[in-house]
Amino acid sequence: MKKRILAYGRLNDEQLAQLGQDVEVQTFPGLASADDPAFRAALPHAHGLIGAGLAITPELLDAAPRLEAIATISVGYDNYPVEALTRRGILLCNTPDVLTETTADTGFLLIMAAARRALELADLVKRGDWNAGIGPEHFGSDVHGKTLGLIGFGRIGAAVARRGALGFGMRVLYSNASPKPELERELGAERREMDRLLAESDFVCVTVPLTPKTEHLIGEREFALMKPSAIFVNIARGKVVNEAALIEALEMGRIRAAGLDVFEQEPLSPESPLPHMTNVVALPHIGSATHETRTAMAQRAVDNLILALKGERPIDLVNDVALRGG
Ligand code: 8YV
Repeated sequence: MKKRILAYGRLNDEQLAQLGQDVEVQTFPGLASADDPAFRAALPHAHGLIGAGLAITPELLDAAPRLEAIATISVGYDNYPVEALTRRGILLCNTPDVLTETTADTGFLLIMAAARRALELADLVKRGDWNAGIGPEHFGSDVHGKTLGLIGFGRIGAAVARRGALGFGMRVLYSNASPKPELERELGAERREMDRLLAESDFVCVTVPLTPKTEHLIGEREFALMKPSAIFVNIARGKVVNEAALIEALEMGRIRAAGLDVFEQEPLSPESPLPHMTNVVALPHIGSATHETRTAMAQRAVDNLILALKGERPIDLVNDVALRGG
């Protein structure tokens, strides 16, 4: 008998057909909550899950005693209880690499849009107020030749740095648990303690994963260390930043502007002042959201899940679970 998987992520017809060759697929398009009754009813029979954006809890795992593997269509896996999965021998696979460049593009989009006040000025044009945009009160800041500080220097951080160093002649600083000598050679990047990086950078871009160690890594103290002209960009996870402190830093002019793709609560509450602030560019968590990249991420997740359920080593294994052999 074929194993059964529950697919709640966006998969195209070919991907569903590919899965269908090996497993029985039950789809849950647009699933918003793990409490959905049909999803709950299917969990006890599921050997695999594939999707994104759903918080998986140990309690949900209790309802899925046959579960062998989860393929998340994301690189981040802060939505998953990794220890509980490992204890139960459930493989967790993510989708690194395929989204690196697209997410770095989003980082640069935010750097550019915030620095050059693109949304604010486009709004003037929309309102028919073309002439209002030509005075110094609407001038932006240069990006080229400035100092770009990366907090986190993994694949995505390095890809943002590459754009800055090679495309915009920026000096690159990074703070990261381990040194990256190759990137230092390639980009002239310099490693700094985070506090020094914050004080020296014109653009501070956060790319660390969310873990208990990085939760609220950037708060009031860190914003106070930044230059008043600094532009802050977050393409990682909202919870890495104390959002109340960010709002205060922007309101008080302790930093100049922010470009944000992620927020402490998503979707962002309609009460949040952030999208209404003229010095904020707020995007709805679209770091990897291009046709090409989302298709590639879904494909990587499909390939991972098929391998995992066959007892073979998936391409991307997050947790250290003994394979069942196949
Ligand atoms: C995901 C992301 O697509 O991969 C990640 O970690 O943040 C995005 O690219 C998103 O989380 C899916 O909901």
